[in-house]
Amino acid sequence: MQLRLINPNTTAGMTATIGEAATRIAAPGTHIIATQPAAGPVSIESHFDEAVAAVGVQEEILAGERDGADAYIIACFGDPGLLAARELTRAPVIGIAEAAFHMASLISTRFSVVTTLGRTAIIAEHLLAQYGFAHHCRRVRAAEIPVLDLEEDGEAAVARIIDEGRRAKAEDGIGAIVLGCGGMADLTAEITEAVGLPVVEGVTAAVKLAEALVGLRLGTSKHGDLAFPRPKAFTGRFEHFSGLTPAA
Ligand code: 2AL
Repeated sequence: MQLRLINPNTTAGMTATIGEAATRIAAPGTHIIATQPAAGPVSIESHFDEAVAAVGVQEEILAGERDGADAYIIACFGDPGLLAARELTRAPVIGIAEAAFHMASLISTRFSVVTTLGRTAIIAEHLLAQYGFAHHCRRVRAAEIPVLDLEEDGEAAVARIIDEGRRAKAEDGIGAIVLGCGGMADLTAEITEAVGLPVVEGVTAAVKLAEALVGLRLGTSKHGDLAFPRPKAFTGRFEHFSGLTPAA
């Protein structure tokens, strides 16, 4: 099984971190290909960053279709371009926020999210509402760390995530913590130990959900709104999207 793991931001170090965490948790028959868009923001921490990154995600899906991918993961906690990506393939496409929410809801009745910057909390809150998990989530908390601090100032960033996780445990009445950034993919064990609650991390959760769907021979439904987009002309720098047809 070929699993294309798309880091929607363009920081190669983070793509490597995410790819290694996914590879460690993957089943023996799962081959992880960690990729990132050729162009776009180096980190995603605003609505604008997300909108730009979502186009790069679609280009990575189209590359995966040419390459024979069996499943895809969108490894940014805003799940940028998720439904659009599903339109482009029959394979399963899983966002790490939705993967983490699903997994957390299976092991707890209430969880809190610990994400990066406070300004991105609204992105997770919108997804919780859209996916039907608002009732399961007590609070979206922010450690107030820029995404790239996870790469560049790892120790200080982890300390802040642990502090926020401990506050969540003490104040939120929860059973689990969800880590709210792809760049946290390698921190699960350390934060679980420090906080003393089950910690659900989206990249690893998504790997296991993708393996389950492929094992069940379930792919994205092509009946209804997730059908392939109607082929049409695209102009200018999006000309390469013109006349898109399903991969053979
Ligand atoms: C993210 C993420 O997962 N990757 C990125 O660049 N921005 N989202 C977040 N809330 O930190």
